Amino acid sequence: MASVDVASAGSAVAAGSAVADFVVVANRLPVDKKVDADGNITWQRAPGGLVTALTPTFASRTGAWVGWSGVADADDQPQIDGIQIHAVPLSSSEITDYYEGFANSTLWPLYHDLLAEPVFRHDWWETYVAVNRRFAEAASTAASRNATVWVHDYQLQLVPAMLRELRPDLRIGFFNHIPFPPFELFSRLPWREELLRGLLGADLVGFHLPGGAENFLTMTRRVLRAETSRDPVGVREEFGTVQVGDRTVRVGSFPISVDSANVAEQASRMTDRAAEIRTELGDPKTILLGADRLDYTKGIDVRLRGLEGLFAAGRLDPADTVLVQLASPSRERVDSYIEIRNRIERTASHINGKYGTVTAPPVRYLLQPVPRDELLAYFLAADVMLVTPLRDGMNLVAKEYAASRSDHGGALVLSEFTGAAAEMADAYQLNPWDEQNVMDVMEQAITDDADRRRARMAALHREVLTDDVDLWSRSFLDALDASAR
Ligand code: GDG
Repeated sequence: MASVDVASAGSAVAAGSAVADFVVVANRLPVDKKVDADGNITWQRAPGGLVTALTPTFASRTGAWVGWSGVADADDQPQIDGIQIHAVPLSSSEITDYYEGFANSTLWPLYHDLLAEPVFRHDWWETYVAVNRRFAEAASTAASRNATVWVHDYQLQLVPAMLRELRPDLRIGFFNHIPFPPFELFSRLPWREELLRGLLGADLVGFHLPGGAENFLTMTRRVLRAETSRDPVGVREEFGTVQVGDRTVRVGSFPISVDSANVAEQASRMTDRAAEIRTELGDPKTILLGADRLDYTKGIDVRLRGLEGLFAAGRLDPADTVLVQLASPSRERVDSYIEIRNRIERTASHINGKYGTVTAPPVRYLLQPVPRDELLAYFLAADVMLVTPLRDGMNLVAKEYAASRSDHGGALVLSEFTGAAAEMADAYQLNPWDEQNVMDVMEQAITDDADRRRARMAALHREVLTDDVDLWSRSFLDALDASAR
């Protein structure tokens, strides 16, 4: 991981010089702030995610990234090699109203099938508008003439139109990383028109799945009375269009993936650690694994209840089974996240109390992010990976697990309610809303014939190595390049 001192970041270009012909706009910058014991600050390139996906693009163009540093009330200007950084400052009250409020207490639950009750507050909306404007202004400063700007995710849905108004010369793409809801849900939003108009400032609006693209086309037709068309071109990308005055906005689906070759390579160096983990866990017959941000969409409670049901019915032996649940804390001040954390912790300790012994609890629960290498070692140690969301745009953990298993070992249990399920037909798929089905499929993945398990993992591994994140970003950017100015 590159660690660059602010003072010595030689190749980083000063903000505001508008030389970037490719600009990414995302809520977060791809940096982590580190403060050492003497108070010295360094910025490190945050591993994974978008920055990895876009590394080849940044290598071939002059790239800039507009986003928030993750630190409240700060005017830090972090710098890292190879990318111009334009930090958008956020005050503590903006973090409360724009990020925890409108983005994560209004839009997130609404876009995830009302798994929590969305809160509609006009003051949050006003802050969302103001913060989106600040991001648009920063993007406008960063982008050179005729540059390509790629805006990401539900936190920034107004940026495309705001940016187009400031800079009609730009080519603007927008990608939504979470599901896009159907008419009946989206229509509840008091600001549905404004959000749609915000998105339609883009030349290309992308979703993971054709279903999200369809929902968006339906919304624009029914709410804005826009003229739309469906014009499928090819298997991978399906496009529709929305006519906005004399502009034609393209709408398509682009399923995201992971940096598969790199995951496989990194994982291959972790086999010793994986064996060590098995020993540390008491060498059980079956290791089950969950690894998620602690979020109510991820169905961590679903898999715990499934495990408990199997123990209660005597279908699985608690003395021989360990479920490791790695949970990274997330949005910890939002009520619905506090509630789901309490529920998960109650269920985990109930299972341990009822089915464990003092020295061998069947559930091992961690409420901390683990280092990347360690996560990959857990992937290799797991006999069954449990990915059981009630709703998920894609789910990268499922793809990372498949990418890590070059040995074709392990098995993937995957909820039908993830975007990943559309591509990963060889996973053991379940309906997380059906407790019986959850138990049946978990049991099947644990007990299936060894050859069948290997064949299924081999197919998943092969597929994810071909459909990697580079293919995702290239197909989006090629489609954007091909779209009309
Ligand atoms: C959103 C959408 C969509 C998790 N725990 C640890 C850790 N992770 C890493 C995983 C994976 C990432 O975090 C999580 O990605 P997901 O896709 O599973 O979930 P979201 O954060 O909800 O992402 C989702 C995604 O955007 C991309 O479009 O797939 O549907 O909700 O990379 O490995 N990494 C480390 N330690 C952990 O403890 N190092």
